[in-house]
Amino acid sequence: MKMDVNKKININEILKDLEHYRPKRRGWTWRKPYHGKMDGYEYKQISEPLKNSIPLPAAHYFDNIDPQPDLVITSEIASGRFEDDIRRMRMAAWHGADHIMVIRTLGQSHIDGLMEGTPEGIGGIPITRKQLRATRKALDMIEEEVGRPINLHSYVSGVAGPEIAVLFAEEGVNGAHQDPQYNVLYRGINPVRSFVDAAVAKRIMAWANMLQIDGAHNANASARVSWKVMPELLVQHGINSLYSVKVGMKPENIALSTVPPTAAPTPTMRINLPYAVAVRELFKGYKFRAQMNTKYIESDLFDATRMHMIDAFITRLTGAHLQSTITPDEGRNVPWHINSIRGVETAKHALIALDGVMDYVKIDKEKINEKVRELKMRAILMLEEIIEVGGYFEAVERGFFVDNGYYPERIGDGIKRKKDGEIAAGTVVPRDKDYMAPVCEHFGYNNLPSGIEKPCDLIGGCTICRPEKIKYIDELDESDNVNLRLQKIEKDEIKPEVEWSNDGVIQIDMTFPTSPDLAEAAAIETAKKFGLTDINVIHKTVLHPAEGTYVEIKGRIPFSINLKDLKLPEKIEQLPDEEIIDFFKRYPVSVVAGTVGNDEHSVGLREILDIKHGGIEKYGIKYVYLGTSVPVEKLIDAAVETNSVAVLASMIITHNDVHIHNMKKLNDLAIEKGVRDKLILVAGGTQITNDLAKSAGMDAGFGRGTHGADVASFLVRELRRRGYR
Ligand code: Z98
Repeated sequence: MKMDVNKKININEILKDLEHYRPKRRGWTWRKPYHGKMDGYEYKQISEPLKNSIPLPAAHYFDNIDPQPDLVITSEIASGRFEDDIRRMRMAAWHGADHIMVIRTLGQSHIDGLMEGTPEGIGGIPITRKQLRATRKALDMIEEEVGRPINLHSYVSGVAGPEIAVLFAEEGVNGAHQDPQYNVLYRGINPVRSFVDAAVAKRIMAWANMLQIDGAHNANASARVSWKVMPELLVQHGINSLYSVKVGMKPENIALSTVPPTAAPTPTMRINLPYAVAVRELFKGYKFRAQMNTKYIESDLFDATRMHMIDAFITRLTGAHLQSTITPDEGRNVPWHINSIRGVETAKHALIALDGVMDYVKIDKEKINEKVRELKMRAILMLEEIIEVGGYFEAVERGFFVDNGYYPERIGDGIKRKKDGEIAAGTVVPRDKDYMAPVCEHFGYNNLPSGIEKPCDLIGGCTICRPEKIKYIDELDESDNVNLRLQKIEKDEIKPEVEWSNDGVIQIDMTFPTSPDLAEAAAIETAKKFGLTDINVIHKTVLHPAEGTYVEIKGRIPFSINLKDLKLPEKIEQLPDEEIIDFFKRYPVSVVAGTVGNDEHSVGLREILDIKHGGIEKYGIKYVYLGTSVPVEKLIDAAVETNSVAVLASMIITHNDVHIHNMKKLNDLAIEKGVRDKLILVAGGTQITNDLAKSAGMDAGFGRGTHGADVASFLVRELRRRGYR
């Protein structure tokens, strides 16, 4: 099944025959380095370009190049409906994401088995076989479209960790978070069970060649002041990394999750940089997944973006293999399409802008070493104390982790979990001497009969070796499934959306000349008057306590738009700048321009003419500006006198249809004077359309949003039509 770039992804097609779909490959894929110039620019840290992509906004100045950084870029996707997640994955892939991290629905960690079907999730998606298979199938198509492998990723955590790991291996999931300390500290699962489960899960992940990301960064997000847990972060990375290696994972498949521990207004770089250097020095040979610090991301999109940029700067200064992005609106808990894409764009922009910067910049090792050494010492001291008190489980019981003291200082507010208590306590039993597991990927002791090479030979292969043995279970819930949700989407009626197809949610920005409280109330009232429902204030910026407040609200619109009712204006493609410049080099023509009749509005016309904002002057067209309120006669006479090829007549005033009247007059006069076929007559103004202008005798009309390039492109085409070749 191939995708058409101009068509939406067909979810029904993806769901068809899903029972028999098998992933194209297993395991993690890194980007391939690219050596070569783009638009004449030399890059040091980029990867192979994409077949289809959407470049950064300024790319049109640079032949639309879209260099892709050397790092894999993550997009976190969490809409709660997998069919909408798939659409967003396609958008993210076009912007340069090749690691799609699917956030699990709230509470799935506490379910002690696998879920089936495709129920709707809260804050993420229920991870099920059908959801994974459909997602992998869609990504297999999307990766063809963009021309780069895409890694699918989710979480091997909770009481069903090993079951999830098997499911991931079967369904071709390429990466996962796995860290028993996450279960212990943040999900309150029995510590012993968590580590036993982790060994089993990691062994299967190793077989499937998945990339593992650890969970140390969660201490950053949970601590009150996250830089204080820096020594502990090193300890947590150490415990999970070494445990994984002992279980059989290769260090190159183990990614440490590093997050810059602090943010402005603290002196960020002086704290975060030594930490970043220390992690990389201590864990040479492993991979590094850099992520933004979620802890300090508030609802201010711009501040989130600023933080992302500074965090990505650390990535370039110290190196990483994977750059994750958090949606800049994490603080609002609204996972919107646009903000997922903005996150990816921020990472791409920062990494490309900082390409090769280390050729010119060096970290002063001597100066930074003192701090780096101190951090390592604190971590080693903590490890020593853990051993001293009797080991990890004992240390957790005593609340060593996520304590808000800067180790060895301790406040005593760490997370405490009992070795023999918590969820699923007492569920680990020693294996019998004759214990035998007839599955091929198996951790620990297995009493295999002699002569059997692969344990699963005893049962004719396991589901990992023989995928046809997998039991595919379709929807179980009659009232909550993808088929019902898809039926509700109307084909021709559309609404604006932020996360789900046609969810009808819009965002409005407003600034009120008053205090924050009054502004908030006024914003809600304004939204009500617009007819919105489900109104929420999602952000406020105080411009001054009394003078002004900026408010962002979201709400749902009560109507939809019928696609059949939409009439699209004819789209005229701009010619490339070089082509226009080359044309007017060969034909150095001039035009006359002025605002017509009693019209004194000159700003729009000047923007079309002047080089400053990309007016026609930029393309080598000479212009004679006649000023404002120019009589129609003067426009024609001046064109003749200066031997100009065109008249650009600007008309903003429209009452009593004076603009239509003036256009007709311009045409009539040109005919009367016998110069109509020598002159191109162009009208412009906010109420002018091409159709209206043509019906009033003009050769073209340009309305709101016109740029010099539009007018220049038209002039080239019209002059070519008139024999300039
Ligand atoms: C991230 N944005 O890291 P639940 N295991 C580990 C985790 O870090 C997480 C989970 C499991 C962040 C997301 N991390 C936070 C080591 C979550 C998630 O229990 O299904 O929510 O597991 O990408």
